Amino acid sequence: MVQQPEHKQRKIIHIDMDCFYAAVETRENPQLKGKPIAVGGQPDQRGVVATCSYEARAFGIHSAMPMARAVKLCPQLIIIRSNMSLYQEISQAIRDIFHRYTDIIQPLSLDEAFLDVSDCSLHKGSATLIAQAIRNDIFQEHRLTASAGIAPNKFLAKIASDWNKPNGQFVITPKAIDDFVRELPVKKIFGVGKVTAQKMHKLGIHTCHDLQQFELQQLSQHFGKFGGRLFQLCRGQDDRPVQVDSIRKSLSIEDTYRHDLPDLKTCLEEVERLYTLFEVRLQKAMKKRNLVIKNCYVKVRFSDFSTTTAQHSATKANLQTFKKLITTAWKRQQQAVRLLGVGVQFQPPENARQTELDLFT
Ligand code: DCP
Ligand code: MG
Repeated sequence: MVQQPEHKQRKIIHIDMDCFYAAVETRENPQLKGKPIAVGGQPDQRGVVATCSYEARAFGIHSAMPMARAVKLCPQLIIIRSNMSLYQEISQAIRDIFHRYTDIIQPLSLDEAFLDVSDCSLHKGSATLIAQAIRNDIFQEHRLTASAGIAPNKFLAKIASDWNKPNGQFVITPKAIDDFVRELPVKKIFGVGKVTAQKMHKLGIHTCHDLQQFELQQLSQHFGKFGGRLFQLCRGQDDRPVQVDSIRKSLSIEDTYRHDLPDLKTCLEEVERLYTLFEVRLQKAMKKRNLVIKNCYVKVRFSDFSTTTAQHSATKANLQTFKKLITTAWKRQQQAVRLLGVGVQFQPPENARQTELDLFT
């Protein structure tokens, strides 16, 4: 019998959307393409930049900069108020894409997550191909680009996703770790801020290779508790598991069409196909966890890129409900359709428990 290795090599992917808020705004209003835009608060109200396009970054503008300063750096800067509910909605839909590949997902923010795909058998289990497929799905379904890092642990995967940003990915295989960390500047280590970096520079430490020259005890002397972590990280070691956010808020499926759907009739036919796929995923998800449906919703994106959604409170999903919702949503614009989506939102866990109790009392 073949013995399983005790410590199986993990495959971790870190996904990070490119210029997330700014990319969403540009998608919603294609006239912004190629222009310096910043999403955030107004300069006269002490607003700050949440994020900005690469065109704006060329002027030295970055996240958390006061908007007033950003406008000084780039007087033609286009300022857009943030639309959090839209970013949240997209973030959730992207999370639904991740779930096609693994349920071991740890979101870090609206636009960033770790995925453990060690047990994913899709794409022959190749984490590189899985990352590519996820980025493809995101682009096909949302017209947004993401970057990915693929590595045996979270520390390296996160650094790797920045390596070929935007719209790229980078793999660090187990064999490549030693070479990769050797040149890595210490400020790339999570937890090494300005102060720690300066302290390290004074000790002649600039790269992870420099750090590796120190004994564990020496690192603890200089950096206290953090010394132990540093000892591991500078060698590219990180055992932290991907911590699953066990609360699933929704499940959806959507499709962007190569040729726009010309009328309501074709949309309704298409919804039948989408629903068949959706039903399978929904049953699978509901079998795995104690989920209770809160509402059913649809999303329709028209040929002019305007998007509308419609929802209906329900504890069960069925084709009839989705057809009705699609009809309602389509009638608002009555145009050709480039994207259709169907989904359900789930009750928060406490309510789910309550509903279950109600059913049995
Ligand atoms: N964000 C914010 N305030 C900050 C940093 C970020 O509100 N100080 C928001 C806006 C970003 C989103 O979080 O769009 C994601 O942050 P990222 O650091 O990943 O930045 P971007 O996705 O905008 O750009 P990048 O392409 O560098 O990932
Ligand atoms: Mg990002």
